[in-house]
Amino acid sequence: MDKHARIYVAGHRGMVGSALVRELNAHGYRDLVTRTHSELDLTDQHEVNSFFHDARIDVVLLAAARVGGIMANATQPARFLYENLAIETNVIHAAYRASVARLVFFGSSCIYPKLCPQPIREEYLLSSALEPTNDAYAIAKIAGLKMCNAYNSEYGTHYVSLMPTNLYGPNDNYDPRGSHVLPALIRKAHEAKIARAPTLTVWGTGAPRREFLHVDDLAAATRFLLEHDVGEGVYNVGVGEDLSIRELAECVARIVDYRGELVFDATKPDGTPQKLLDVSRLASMGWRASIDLEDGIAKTYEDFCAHHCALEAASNG
Ligand code: GFB
Repeated sequence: MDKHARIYVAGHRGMVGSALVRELNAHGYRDLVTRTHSELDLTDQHEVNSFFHDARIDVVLLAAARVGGIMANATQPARFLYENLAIETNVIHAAYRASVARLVFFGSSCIYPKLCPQPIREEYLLSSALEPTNDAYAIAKIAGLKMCNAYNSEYGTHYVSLMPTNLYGPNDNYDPRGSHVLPALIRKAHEAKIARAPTLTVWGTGAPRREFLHVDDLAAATRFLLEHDVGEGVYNVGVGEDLSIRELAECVARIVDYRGELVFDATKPDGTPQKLLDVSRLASMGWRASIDLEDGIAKTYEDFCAHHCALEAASNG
């Protein structure tokens, strides 16, 4: 891809968007366009149309989305469905109307069926029922992927969909009401260590298995696809290995140095039993994730301490 391409990163303040900006800046892309939520509301069709009409964008990276962990998804299905559908339809259609040649749409591994054969290949999409705790979000992300494919076939665009596994890294959400499991456990373990709490409560049975990808690896995969001029299709992005939530909680406790007991609260939902991605499509093209999970969690914990502990100190003092 041309280093002078004008690239709009939608959602640049989020975990994925900010990683994309870091990756592209580090590799010499100089014409990045960003807009904050207050400058451009992506759920507003009129605002989105006029932005694309004026901005002369060559490439869109559509990382803006309403996202959250199992509880946020399960309790706010209307919000997840509406906001994600609105953002996708507004941005993808306006990009097409403004003759944007290339677009990367970011979905999630939760688009695949609840009881999917493992590891999950891209072809398993819509082969059986979805996981109920996140079916609203999944339906919206499936619609975005289908839009990209439909616009490519009907209008000749080059819109690609990436389906990352569970992500973690800098700029994650640590609010316990909305966070995913990894940031939730980092925060819980840190707070339990400070409070010298004898136990730490982990939601669910601890048996579900999840795969975790550092967001910098997702950003690297995105640049890889753009630089290899991949213009269509769906690509799983993961590491190809998973672990149980119990193993994850033990790993986080070790890294944070929390030495109390882990207690499992089986009244909280487990969600899908396993969602391990088959990453052979990207691997056969020459891309593999490179950030080891323990190293990635250790770095993320440092980032958590730098940002959140500083805020805590400021509010206490
Ligand atoms: O990351 P998570 O919220 O979402 O939860 P999903 C993964 C597993 O970790 C579930 C357990 O079995 C949770 O019950 N868990 C244990 C916890 N302790 C905690 C905790 O303190 N907080 C949280 N959040 N979980 C989401 C989807 O599914 O994954 C989204 O709902 C999206 O749509 C995202 O796809 C990647 O992996 O179950």
